[in-house]
Amino acid sequence: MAGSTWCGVLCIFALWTVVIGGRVLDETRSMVDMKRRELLVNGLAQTPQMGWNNYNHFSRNISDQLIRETADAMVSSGLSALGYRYINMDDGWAELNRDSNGNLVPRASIFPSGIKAVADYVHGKGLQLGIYGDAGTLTCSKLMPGSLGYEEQDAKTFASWGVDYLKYDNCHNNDISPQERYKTMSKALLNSGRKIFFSLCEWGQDNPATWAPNVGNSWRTTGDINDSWDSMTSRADQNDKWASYAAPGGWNDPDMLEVGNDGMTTEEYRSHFSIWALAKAPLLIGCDVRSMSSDTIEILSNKEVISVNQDELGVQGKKVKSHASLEVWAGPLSGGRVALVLWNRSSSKASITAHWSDIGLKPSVSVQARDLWAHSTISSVQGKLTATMESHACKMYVLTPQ
Ligand SMILES: *[C@@H]1O[C@H](CO)[C@@H](O)[C@H](O)[C@H]1NC(C)=O
Ligand SMILES: *[C@@H]1O[C@H](CO)[C@@H](O)[C@H](O)[C@H]1NC(C)=O
Ligand SMILES: CC(=O)N[C@H]1CO[C@H](CO)[C@@H](O)[C@@H]1O
Repeated sequence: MAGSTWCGVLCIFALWTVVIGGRVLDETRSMVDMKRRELLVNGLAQTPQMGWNNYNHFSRNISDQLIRETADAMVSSGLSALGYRYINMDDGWAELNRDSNGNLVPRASIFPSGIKAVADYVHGKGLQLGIYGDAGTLTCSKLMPGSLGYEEQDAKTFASWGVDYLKYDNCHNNDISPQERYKTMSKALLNSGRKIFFSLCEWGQDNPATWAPNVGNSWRTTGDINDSWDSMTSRADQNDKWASYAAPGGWNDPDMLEVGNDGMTTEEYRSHFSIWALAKAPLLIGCDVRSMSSDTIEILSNKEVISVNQDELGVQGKKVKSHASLEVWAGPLSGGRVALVLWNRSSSKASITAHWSDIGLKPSVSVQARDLWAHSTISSVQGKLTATMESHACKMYVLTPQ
């Protein structure tokens, strides 16, 4: 027993070393790693996943045509070149009944050529295909079967179609513990013969951050988001308390992006995207990418913000100071840099100050401050940084010590 424990620890250390290519990452990273017992060994999610899912905009109205047109638009809009890679379908893609061999059957009315044909098309664009399942007897829509009791068979079916990603929901679960149900699918995916990203969607009910890092590549920490300021800010806050559990291989998931769905202002969407990026949340676009406004494209394709999300250090930024709805969020980045968001959640214009002592910098340190939305640089800032912003707006910076 002791022998296998040591082997486990060493194997994980060996894997970690291989994964980061022997690079020596800084002290913060190794301290965060100490909280992790083990990681899911599929090697995926070294940075948070990026892509698209139909649910926030289209609900269950999906089709072969929508997936193909979305893949086309992801390429033509330039989003795929920025790292948005997974094209994920949500609930409703299968017939209500399995076939006589117990296999899931794509719904003929919306996927007449089957799922493999769609996967081939998406792969042909240099993208990856995600599918949806449920760790219960039926999915949430009740339109299709869940995978409870069929985990091995369904994982092999997904692999045979060339599926790259599984979002796994939590409806109709017979009150069996999520740890048990999600672990069974995790093992089935590892045995499926294909590397499949595993996204747990158990809504944060059973504190998944504490057990999911060796089960999946991301785990929802909240119930579903909707396209409103209150919903978005509350997901951000609920997700924040699990920050120390996020690391390369497994991420906290406050749910998918609503940017571009018209329920929030441009400044609110900018804040949504900034906080998701800082919190190392999955960046899964939830709007119709075939018809985005210029503001939506500008937000989703901000390379500097995306690179905070995809930073190799993989430490989730947190809310470090909050007073009367004026907030400072920050977190370390590779190379001794710091990512900073000043966020005015109050109802009027305000100034917010980040003090170095609150964001992990020594007061004497002078930094170069890059404003990631204005795309401008302040050459030398020491001790604190103050900015004024409109209600619900934020400023986002990368601070590089000089
Ligand atoms: C579903 O999508 C199709 C094709 O995009 C569209 O024509 C139709 O209006 C949508 N139906 C609903 C109920 O939104
Ligand atoms: C959206 O979420 C907010 C906050 O959680 C909630 O108050 C509101 O009722 C929700 N709106 C809809 C349409 O579900
Ligand atoms: C709730 C809150 O603190 N609101 C503040 C937002 O900023 C304005 C302008 O500085 C303040 O007057 C409000 O009190």
